[in-house]
Amino acid sequence: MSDLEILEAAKAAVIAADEDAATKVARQAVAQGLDALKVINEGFTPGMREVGDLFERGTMFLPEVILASEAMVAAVGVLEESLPDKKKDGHVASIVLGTIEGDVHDIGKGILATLMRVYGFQVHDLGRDVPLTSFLEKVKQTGAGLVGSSALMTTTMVGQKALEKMLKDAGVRDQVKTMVGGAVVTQYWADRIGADAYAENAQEAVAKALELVGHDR
Ligand code: B12
Repeated sequence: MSDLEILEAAKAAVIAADEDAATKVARQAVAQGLDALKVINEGFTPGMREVGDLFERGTMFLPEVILASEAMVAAVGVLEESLPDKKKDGHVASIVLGTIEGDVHDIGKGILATLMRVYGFQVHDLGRDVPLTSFLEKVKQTGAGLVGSSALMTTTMVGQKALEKMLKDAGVRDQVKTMVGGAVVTQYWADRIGADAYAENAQEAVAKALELVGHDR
C-alpha cells in the first residue's frame, strides 16, 4: 500500500467503525515505517471528524460512534508503541492534564498525554469528566508548571474559562501556564479567556508546551 492509501484506509476503517480493519492498517503503517503521528493526524483523526459530522447530520448513531472511537483507540494504541523515545535526562516540566467536567471525550487528550511523555514531560493525567477543583488541587500538590484542559463540547468549554478564574482566585495563576484544546476550542477562545496557549493537535501542543517552559525541541 502507498502512504496515501494507508491514510485513506485508516480514515475509512474509523468511519466504518471497524476495529479489526483499523488495527490492521495501523500495523501495516508501522511495518512500512510511516510516521505514527502522521497516520494519527492525517488518517484516523479526519475519520473521527467525519464520524462527528455524520452523527450531527443524523446519519450515524451513538452506538456506532462508540464503536468508531473504540476502533480509533485500538489503532492509536498500536501506533503509540512505535513512537520514538525522545526523553531527555530528567523531565522537561510537569503538566496537569484532564478533560473538563461534564465531558467524557478523552481520545485526543489521551494522545496528547502520550506524546507529552514521549517528549519528557511528567504528565499528571486526571482523566475525563474532571471537576475543576481537581485541577487546582493537583497543581498545588505537584507544583506543576503547566495545566492543560480539553473540552469537546460547547457546554464544557466554558469550564476552561471557569478554570482560569479558579486558578486566579486561588493565587496560583502566575505560577502556571495554561493550555486549552479540544475540537470546539479555537485560538480566539484561548485569547478571550486568557489562556497562555491553544493547539489544534497533539504535535502542535507539545511544541507550544516546550516553548512555554523555555525548552528547545
Ligand atoms: C468520539 C466521540 C464521542 C465518543 C467519545 C469517546 C471517548 N472516549 O472520547 C462518545 C460516543 C462517548 C461521545 C459521546 C458524546 N458526544 Co461526542 N464526539 C465524538 C467525536 C466523533 C470524535 C472526538 C474525537 O475523539 N476526535 C479525535 C481526537 C484525536 O481529536 P480531538 O479530541 O479533537 O483531540 C485533538 C485536538 O483537539 C487536540 N487536543 C485535545 N485536547 C487537548 C487539550 C489541550 C490542552 C491541547 C493543547 C490540545 C488538545 O489534540 C488532540 C490530538 O491531536 C466528536 C466529533 C468531532 N468533530 O470532534 C463528537 C462530538 C464532540 N460529540 C458531541 C456530542 C454532542 C456528544 C454527546 C452529547 C452525544 C449524546 N447525545 O450523548 C455525548 C457526550 C457525553 C459527555 N457528557 O461528554 C458533539 C459536540 C457538539 C458541541 N459542539 O458541543 C461532537 C462535536 C459531534 C457533533 N458534531 O455533534 N462522543
